[in-house]
Amino acid sequence: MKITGVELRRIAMPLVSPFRTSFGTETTRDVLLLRVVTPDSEGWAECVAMSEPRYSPEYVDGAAAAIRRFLLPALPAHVDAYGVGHALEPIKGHRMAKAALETAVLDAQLRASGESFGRFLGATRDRVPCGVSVGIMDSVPALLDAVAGYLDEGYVRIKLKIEPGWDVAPVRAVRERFGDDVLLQVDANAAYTLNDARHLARLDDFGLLLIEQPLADDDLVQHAALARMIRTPVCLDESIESAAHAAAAISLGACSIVNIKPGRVGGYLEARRIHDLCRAHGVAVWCGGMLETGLGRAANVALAALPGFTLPGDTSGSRRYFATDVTAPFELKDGHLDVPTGPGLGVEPVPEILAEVTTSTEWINL
Ligand code: OSB
Ligand code: MG
Repeated sequence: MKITGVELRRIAMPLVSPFRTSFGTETTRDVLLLRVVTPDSEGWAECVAMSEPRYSPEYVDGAAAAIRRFLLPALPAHVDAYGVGHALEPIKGHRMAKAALETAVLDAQLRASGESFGRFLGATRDRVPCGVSVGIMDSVPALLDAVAGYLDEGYVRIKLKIEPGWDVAPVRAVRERFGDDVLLQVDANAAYTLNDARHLARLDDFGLLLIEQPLADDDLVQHAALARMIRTPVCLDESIESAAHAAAAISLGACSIVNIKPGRVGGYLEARRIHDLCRAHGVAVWCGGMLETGLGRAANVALAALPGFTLPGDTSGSRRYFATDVTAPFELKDGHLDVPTGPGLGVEPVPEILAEVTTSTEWINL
């Protein structure tokens, strides 16, 4: 495929309510979109980097700079999605930026050949069960109201964001109010240390599916130690940036479950490698989220339909975050989202909506 040019487009997507985690509060999602143009097709992707480097070292201005200055110049004249990863290998890091470029090229390629993301990746289901990630709230009653609303909408799994001072009490309150049958898990976004092991063991009584990323990103050995001290299964998010990290984590016993976010690991091809690796080792995986618009969501839902994704993902409906999505909204049906079946991502931005949320565009000829 010859790529004639790439558009970098920044959009500002107001959130329906602030989303608070142990690393910060988000009120507007500042998103970089890529549009790759070829002579007979075009492809879209969403870069999941956030506006500040608090979840990972990447941030959206940095991703745009990396794409402009290093990634696009490294592409050969003719390239397909596999070739993108290969061409970008000499550039270290910047996985979210790389993922966006590879995904846009893959979308262009699949739209040209008429194949969907799901089919290309190896999806074995036509719909996926959906969980929802619930931010840290100002009070337990406010949290219970939010959870009640999501359960009413049909979400099949609840994930509570936790941090020191907001952990055992909210989990206990949710269990007391909604019962033991609700699939429940927590995500600390690296907010604890191994010194907190005894405190975290207090969560053992609540039958959680997992605790996600309790310790620092680079603490695989300490996660392994923690996993031996608590009964709640340890799941890693931030720590897993590649299939090699996943292999190391599994052999160390640092986790028994992996959250796969394609952006964090450099793209859907690496995400699929991690899925394959985990599946071969009997390690469950689920698809994480990064407050994606419909463009990123479409690809995530396709990935989540692979056979090793045995736990519900953070693949919520569009309205969990956005009053108006840039694509036709993803809507829950019976707690599930349908896997798009059209060519490529199977969804397109709605031009008028896209224009309304756009804050800047830049065209780069290749
Ligand atoms: O840790 O999974 C995370 C959002 C932004 C950054 C990191 C995380 C999250 C979420 C929400 O938990 C996932 C989603 O609903 O898109
Ligand atoms: Mg997480």
